[in-house]
Amino acid sequence: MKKQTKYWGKLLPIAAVCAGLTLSASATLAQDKTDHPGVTPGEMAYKGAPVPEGEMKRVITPGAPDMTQAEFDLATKLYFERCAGCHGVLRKGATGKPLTPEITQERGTEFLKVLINYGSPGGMPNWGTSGQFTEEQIDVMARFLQHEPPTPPEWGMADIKNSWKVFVPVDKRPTKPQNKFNIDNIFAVTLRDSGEVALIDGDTKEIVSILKTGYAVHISRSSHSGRYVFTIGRDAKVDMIDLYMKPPQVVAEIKIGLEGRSVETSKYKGFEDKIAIAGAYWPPQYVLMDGDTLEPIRIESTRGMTVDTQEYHPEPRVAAIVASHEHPEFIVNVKETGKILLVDYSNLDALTVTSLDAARFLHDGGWDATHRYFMTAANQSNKIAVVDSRDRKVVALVDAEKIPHPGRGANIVDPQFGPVWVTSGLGNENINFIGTDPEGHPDSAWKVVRVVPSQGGGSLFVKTHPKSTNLWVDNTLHPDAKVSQSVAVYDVNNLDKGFEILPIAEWADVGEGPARVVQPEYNAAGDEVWFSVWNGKDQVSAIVIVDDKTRKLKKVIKDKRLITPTGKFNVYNTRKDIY
Ligand code: DHE
Repeated sequence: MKKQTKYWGKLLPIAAVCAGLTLSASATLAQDKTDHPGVTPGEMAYKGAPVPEGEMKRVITPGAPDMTQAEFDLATKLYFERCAGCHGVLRKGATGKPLTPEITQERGTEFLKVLINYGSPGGMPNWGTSGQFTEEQIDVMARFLQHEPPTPPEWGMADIKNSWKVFVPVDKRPTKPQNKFNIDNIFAVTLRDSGEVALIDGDTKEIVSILKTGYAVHISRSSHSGRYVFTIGRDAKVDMIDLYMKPPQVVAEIKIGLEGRSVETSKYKGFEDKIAIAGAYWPPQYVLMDGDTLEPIRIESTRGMTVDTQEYHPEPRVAAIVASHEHPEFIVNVKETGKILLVDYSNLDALTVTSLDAARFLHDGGWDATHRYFMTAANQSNKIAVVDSRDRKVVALVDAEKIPHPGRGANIVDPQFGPVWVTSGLGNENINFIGTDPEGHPDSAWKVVRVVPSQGGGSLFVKTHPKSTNLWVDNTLHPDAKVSQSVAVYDVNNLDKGFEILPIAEWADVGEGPARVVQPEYNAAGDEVWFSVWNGKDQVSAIVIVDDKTRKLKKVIKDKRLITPTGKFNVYNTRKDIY
């Protein structure tokens, strides 16, 4: 018989632990190049999860070694910080192996200690020999893993409604823009470690305002009209910012779970700005909301069967979400089951959800140039799934090289193969070009037609613009600072020529720190590219703006309020899905 006791997550110093790894932790990991074959430092640095707040259920498990409450609390904290990203909150396995008690008890404490200390060729980091865990911590972890995992609480409609606040009701909001700035050229910039979003005027390069958002804030998306910016933190808090107000203000807020990564709003004709959706990692669910107020309407769980072995998965996390232009639908990636859901929002009283089979560990993705095909990475399966949003089916699962990580990808017209969508990767140096024009270029469609080498692995994002002939590729998580602090740029009409390297971090002159260059993003006109120079929380970070035509430095934005800038979302390009 299992005895249940309560574990209070708030014992954990939530504010002190990072959502995922802190940059300094990831930098330390990234320096460790050789100790765990099979996994690149970039991959290691990218994984991790926040510690969910709130009450967790602890189970004292028969057969498991004794632990004091203090040891259990410490192990829980370490597990969420360092292990949950790969193995899952419930330890059912995701990119890492399952770690449930029937497996771990059979292995025993000594075996687990060695594994945690030295890592494995399969990709398990060497937490001990890299200096990340002490001997005592390894011992505590080895015993902890033989107990049932503590389960964070659920987060249902009562909790969601309690968290919902409308700061400015719809009838109190302006009907026209009250600002002089060009809304379409505003950039919403994630300030990851301060839990804020900076709104920067793309025309003047001035910071318009800095707004408090969720904890370890992650991404922003623009509403179809461009008026609202929706931002989600890793604590699954969604903030809705009204750009018409002077100054722009958070007009509504809600917490749709305990951990989340994605948010989107409806874009189909007749439903523009009407419905918002946000996805949670924990509990595994997505929430449909009113597009003007964030009032929660429906919660849908993603728990269910995996696409391949058809076994029940209790923790299928919601990854990327995009809004279809072909039907009143959201397209929702469910990571662990490997299913892509088409959520029809036209009748929320009788919700229709179509489940498409793809491949496991779906993560990020974006549209092809026509906005008909959603191209999305099933990253640990090394595949790109192609969803035809018009005919509502998966048309291909394209093999891509190790751990494709496109962000939203980049669309160019390849001189030889026609329209292609491009992704780089975390686990290898190759940039894959996939044909996306089944009618005009049937021989190239849904195949990797070109592979171009980049500076190396650890790449997170690629970017171009319809008005540009440049393709930009970052290498944010590459272990070599020279590479992670620069960006490679290709001429799309002359891809065989290779790339030019621009020393973005050097231009920013931020002084000490990892100063990783991350996520190229264009301005609305498509003639400037913006890069974040992502430094440690207490170090100087910057935004560097490059002239797209000349590839020369145009401007460095440095301001002590720009703490750990990462993602940047230009209103026009985001609302129009231009990349
Ligand atoms: Fe992200 C997009 C999940 C770590 C910056 N990230 C996404 C998406 C998902 C995701 C599911 C797609 C959202 C969508 O389109 O709806 N990210 C995760 C993680 O699970 C992971 C690996 C670990 C974690 O604990 O969160 C993770 N992400 C990071 C970072 O460390 C990055 C580099 C810096 C940061 O700000 O946190 C980071 N992720 C981004 C950015 C995007 C993103 C900038 C949007 C790219 C775009 O152009 O759309």
